[in-house]
Amino acid sequence: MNYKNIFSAVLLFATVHFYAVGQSNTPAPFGPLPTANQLEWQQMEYYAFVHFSVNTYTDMAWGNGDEDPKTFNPVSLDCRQWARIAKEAGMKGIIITAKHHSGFCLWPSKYTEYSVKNCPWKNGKGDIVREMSEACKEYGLKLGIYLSPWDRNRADYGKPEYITYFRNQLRELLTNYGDIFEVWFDGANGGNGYYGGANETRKIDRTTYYDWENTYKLVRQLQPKIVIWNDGGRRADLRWVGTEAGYVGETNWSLLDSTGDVPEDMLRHGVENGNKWVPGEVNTSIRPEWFYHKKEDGKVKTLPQLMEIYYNSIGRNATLLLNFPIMPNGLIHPKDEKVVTAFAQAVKKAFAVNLLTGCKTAASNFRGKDKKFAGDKAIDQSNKSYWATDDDVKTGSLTMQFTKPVTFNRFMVQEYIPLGQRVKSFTVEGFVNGAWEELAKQTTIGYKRILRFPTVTATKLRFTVTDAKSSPLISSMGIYNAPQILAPPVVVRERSGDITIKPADAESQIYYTTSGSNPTPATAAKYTGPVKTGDGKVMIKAIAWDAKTGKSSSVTEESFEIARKNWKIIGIIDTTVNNILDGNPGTQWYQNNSMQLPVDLVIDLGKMENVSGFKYLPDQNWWASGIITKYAFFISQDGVKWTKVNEGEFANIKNNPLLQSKSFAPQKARFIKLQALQNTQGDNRVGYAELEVITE
Ligand code: FUL
Repeated sequence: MNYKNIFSAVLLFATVHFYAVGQSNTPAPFGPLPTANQLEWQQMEYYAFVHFSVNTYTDMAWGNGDEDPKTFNPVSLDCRQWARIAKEAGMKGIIITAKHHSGFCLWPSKYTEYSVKNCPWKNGKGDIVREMSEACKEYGLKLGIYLSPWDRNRADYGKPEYITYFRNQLRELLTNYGDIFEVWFDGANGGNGYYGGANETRKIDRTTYYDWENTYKLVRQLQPKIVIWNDGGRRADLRWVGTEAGYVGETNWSLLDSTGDVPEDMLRHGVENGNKWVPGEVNTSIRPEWFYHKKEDGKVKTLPQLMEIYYNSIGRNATLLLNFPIMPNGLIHPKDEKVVTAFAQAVKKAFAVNLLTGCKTAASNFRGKDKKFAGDKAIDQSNKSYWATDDDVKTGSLTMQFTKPVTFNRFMVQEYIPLGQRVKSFTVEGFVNGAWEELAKQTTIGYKRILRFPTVTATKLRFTVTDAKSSPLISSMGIYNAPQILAPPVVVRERSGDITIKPADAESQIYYTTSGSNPTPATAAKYTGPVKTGDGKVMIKAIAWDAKTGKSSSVTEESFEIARKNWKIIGIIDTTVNNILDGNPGTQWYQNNSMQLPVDLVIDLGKMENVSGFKYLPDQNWWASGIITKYAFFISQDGVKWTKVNEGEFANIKNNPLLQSKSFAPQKARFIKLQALQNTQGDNRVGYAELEVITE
């Protein structure tokens, strides 16, 4: 070979090689990218919040700032219990309310006396943030800090001096307790408070007052690996999803614009063409409120509710920050522990076996025909490798062939987000009885997307990206056969007398009896729609049943009083008054504000009944007012002449606003009157969620 030929050969080799390498080289990033800290954080997926402060002792959602530190005495405080529970629940970290809006500090800050320094617990020598950080270390959890910018205790809140105070505290917290993975700057800012005795309302501009830019600099300098959460003050690393109810939008871009307001729909869905990576974090409490309130002991979220939250947060490209309210004794309530542990087990069971593992894949296209980017990279259990299409290919399918029919009801997919979030829409199909059947169709993916659908048996699975901003990069995929959640079904009787029964799992079948016998699939009626029961009393027993495993839930047993179909509430024009009779504990009605106690509620039962008692359910909301504590109950045959048949108190209704039931000797009556004599707040508000009579 002469020089010329050698030169040509080298050139050809170089060209071919360049082409191959050029095409198969790592795809270029697209759009805004996550920082290393955001990536690390996103992979945590699930972590805890703990809410604890002086207002735990005053039963308030927010402390006013004047609560006496002497009330703060968590005699059994055990941060190791919190860490153990979080660990057992599968969580990766804990964010502690080092300082909530009350201003009370759970650590002995040098800069204030309003802290654990002045409480009876450990004679003022304790430090809860220290105990928390040690417990986190012991249990292999990361520690996060909630430091409320709003401080209702400080006299200087609203003045520039307060910012120095706030930063001094940040410095303490971000210096003395090891690595901090996340700092939480809550959005509640300014308003009324104690403010060192001023007891007034103060307004601040939350975008300018805190000089976030310099505060962020300090945070990052002290904790280079941290992520910052800030709701509305100034764009930080993470965004609130606009609700505390435990979900984010189905479409969820991890992007926002770096400046400007973020209206509700942007919080919920992100901004498709946003110029900054600001992923969503779903924060919700295991109880209705963030702090512990005894009256919520019966309102701990149920397993089915937590599962729903899981699919609507982690399953929708967000992380889940689940809160435990700490009790006055310094512990997490056993009910909260029980359900969060069951939740962890249920998630583990649902995703125990990825049925795509090892199956044959065929991609419609893969980058530069390089095996490094072939379809099997989506199912190889590594989130570092990914299936990628050529640069100019924004749609494409990946087909998975099974060696034998596979039964499943969940689909999981992950994008390789270090190079950006790209997919705009996709479908999932199963090859069922010789034809493709669409199982699900969705929009964004992001870090992780999980879809649920009715159980199906298929021989192939096809995942198709139908639209993307740039060539899709899919790092992980899975299908699973999640067992049904066999919680006892919820039984409700509507005003008409019809009974509706809802299972916790959409795929469960329901069997019920009205005879008193225990339902089994062999002996009981199968529920297909509302059960017509007429006007009389009904006792119903129901179970949820899984046809595949033959397992059933425990029995729900409900005894309903006479139907309220023909009842009339006398003298009230407002039609929402019928909320009292609709069988739905979530709806309520309040008497007019101008009424003074005693306040009557008079009902015409439509016909003569043998009345022997009544049941009252107060408003079930956290913010409920108008809860009756003292009452008198009257009956009448004609609505004119009344006889008082019962009088008394609903004991402990404040702490535990459950259904109250009162009985008396049976009497014939067509009209009843519940007279409210006193409420829990000592004012004149009177409200009701439900009212029923007991008859013989
Ligand atoms: C809210 C606060 O006002 C609540 O008290 C709680 O801390 C929650 C996580 O954020 O905005």
